[in-house]
Amino acid sequence: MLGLFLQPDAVTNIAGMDIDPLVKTHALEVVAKGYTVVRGAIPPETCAKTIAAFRRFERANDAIFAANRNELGHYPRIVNLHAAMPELLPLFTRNPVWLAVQDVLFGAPTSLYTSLFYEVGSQQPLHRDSPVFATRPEYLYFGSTIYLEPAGDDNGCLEVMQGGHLMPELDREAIAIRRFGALDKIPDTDGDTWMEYQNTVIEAGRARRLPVKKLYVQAGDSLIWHPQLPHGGTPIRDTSRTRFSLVMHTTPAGVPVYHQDAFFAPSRAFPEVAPWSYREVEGRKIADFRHGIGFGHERAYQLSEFRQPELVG
Ligand SMILES: O=C(O)CCC(=O)C(=O)O
Repeated sequence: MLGLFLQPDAVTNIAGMDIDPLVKTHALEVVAKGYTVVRGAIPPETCAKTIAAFRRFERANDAIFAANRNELGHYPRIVNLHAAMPELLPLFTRNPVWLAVQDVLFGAPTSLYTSLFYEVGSQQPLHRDSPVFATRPEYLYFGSTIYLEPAGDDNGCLEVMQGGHLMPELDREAIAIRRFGALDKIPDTDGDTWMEYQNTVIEAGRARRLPVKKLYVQAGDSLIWHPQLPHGGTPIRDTSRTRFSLVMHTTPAGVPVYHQDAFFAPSRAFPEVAPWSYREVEGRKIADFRHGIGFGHERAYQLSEFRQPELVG
């Protein structure tokens, strides 16, 4: 299945749909600009309650959290925290416009694959995520951020290379053959190949003079970005500030996600059905948690290692 948004007639198709005009506007924006921001998608009170729930969860699991703070007292991004902290799930299940936009673009109900919980901005250089979300069929996922606090120049916001999703894809197999000799020898993850791909894409975008825009947002604003949109986190000026946000990666249910081994070998066949199962929460499917909860690149913690605050007292 080719996602509706990837089809050559996506704009005509979406423009002709009999749907909520707000949803249509956002969907068309993703196709044209590579991203959209749904303003006020989550009530600010829910954002504040979610941060308070995180603080309770942190206190209940102090040994794990204390072991993962950096020298400034902040955490690296936390992978799949939603699997241990149910209070994060309404940011997905009760985000109607943001969900409807993705449903329209996929042409199928949106399901949650993985998440990254950020306490502070990432300060990541501009990059495309697609090498680590190599779906079959290709490019069938969205990255998105739900902001729990405002994001700006002081605490670091997202920046996007507008229109960068429309630049032609690189000859990925040529890169892989030069580096690894054969398409079936590509490792799951390789830092140098990642850097070569990202540097080449960003240079191409700069040569085309694509605008790099900062996205200033308020608590509750919800962003969606196209799989091929170059994006990153701006530098943080005030390192005492937090910028709580939840990044989610979504797909239609059943779509498998591979890494660089599949991304740099687009002609290689991989199974087109995900090997994991889903649980259903408020009518939406959530991929069953598989790899534990990780802090940066450190070891993953199993769900059974976490304590729920109400059981700790
Ligand atoms: O929110 C940010 O600072 C950047 C997030 C990002 O680039 C990502 O998760 O891929």
